[in-house]
Amino acid sequence: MEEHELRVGIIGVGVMGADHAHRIARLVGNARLVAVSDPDTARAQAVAGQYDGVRAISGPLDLVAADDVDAVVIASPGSVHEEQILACLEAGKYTLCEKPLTMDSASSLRLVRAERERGRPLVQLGFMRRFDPEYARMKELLSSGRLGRTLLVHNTHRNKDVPDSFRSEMIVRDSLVHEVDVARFVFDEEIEEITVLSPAPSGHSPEGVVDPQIAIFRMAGGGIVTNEVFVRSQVGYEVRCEVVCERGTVIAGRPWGDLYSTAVGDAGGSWGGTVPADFRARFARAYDLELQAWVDACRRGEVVGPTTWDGYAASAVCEAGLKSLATGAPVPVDLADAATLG
Ligand code: ISE
Repeated sequence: MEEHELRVGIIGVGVMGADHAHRIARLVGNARLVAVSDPDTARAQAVAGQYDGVRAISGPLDLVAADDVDAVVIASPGSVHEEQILACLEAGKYTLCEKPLTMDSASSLRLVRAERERGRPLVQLGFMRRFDPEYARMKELLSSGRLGRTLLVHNTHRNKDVPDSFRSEMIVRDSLVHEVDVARFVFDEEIEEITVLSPAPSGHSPEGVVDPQIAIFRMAGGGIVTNEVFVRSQVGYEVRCEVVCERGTVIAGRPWGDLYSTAVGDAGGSWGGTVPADFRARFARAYDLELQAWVDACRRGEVVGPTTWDGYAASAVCEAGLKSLATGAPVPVDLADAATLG
C-alpha cells in the first residue's frame, strides 16, 4: 500500500454502489477499496469477491468503525443515511454520500448541525452533475459574465424506464432532486418556491403514478427554472440543461444533428448516435471526476463539491415539491437561516 493511499469502504452495493466499487478499485488514483457492506450479504460477498483484498462486512456501522477504513462512500437508500452519516461524523471519517441526503428536511438539517458542531466539514454530497465536464464548462461560462445575468433555466430529465415501485414521490425525491441542485448551482441562489404540475400520464405509468411531471422553481433573485422529469420515456437517458441569459444561451447535454428525434425501436433510441441507456453511461466521466476529486480532497484533509447544506436545501425543496404535487399549487420552500447554524 502506498503511504497516503486512501482506504475506502462502501455502504450499499446496489447499482450505484457497485459502480462506485469498480471505480474506486480500478479507475481512481491513490485510493484502495478495502470493504463493502450491504443488507444483501450475498451481493456484498459477490462484489467483494471481484477485487483482491476486499472484504464484505455485514453491519454498515462496523464498516464505518473499521480501523483500516479511512473514508466511506454511502450508496444505501436515503432512509438510512442519517444514522450512517452520524456514525461517520462520530468516527471523524470523510464521507461521500449519494443523494438524497435524507428523506426529509428536518433530518437533513440535523446532519448539517451535527457536522458543524464537530467543527470541520467531512461530507460531500453525490450531486455528480457539478463534475460533468459540460455542466462544469457551462458554469464557468456563466461565471465569466460574458452572457450577462442568468434569467431562465430549462431542464430535461428522462429515464428509459424504472420499476413500478418508483412512484410519483420518488420522481420528486430521487430524480427531480438532481435538477434542484442544478438550479441552485447555476444561479448560486436558493429556490424560494416550487410548483409541481401533473400532466396526463404516459400509458407506461402504473395506475396512480404521475409521469411525466413538470416542476417550476422560482429562484430567490426572481429567475425561473422549468423542469420536465419523465422516468418512463422508453427511449433512453436524456438529460439536458439550457440556460437563458441576457446576452446568450448555453446548453449542456445537447445531441448533434439536424433533426433530433428519439423513438423506441429494435436498436433503442437514436439520433445519429446512441441515446445512453442510463445515468451510469451518460455521467460516467462525471462520476470518475467526482470520486477522484473526493479522494484527492480527503488526502489533503479537505471537502470539495456539494455540501450537507446543499443536500439539506435539496431536501427542503423536494419536501415542498411533494406538497405541491398533491395540489398543483405553488408551495414556498421553508429553509433554515444558514447564519444561525453556527
Ligand atoms: C436515480 O436515482 C439517479 O440518481 C439518476 O441520476 C436519475 O436520473 C434517476 O431518475 C434516479 O432514479
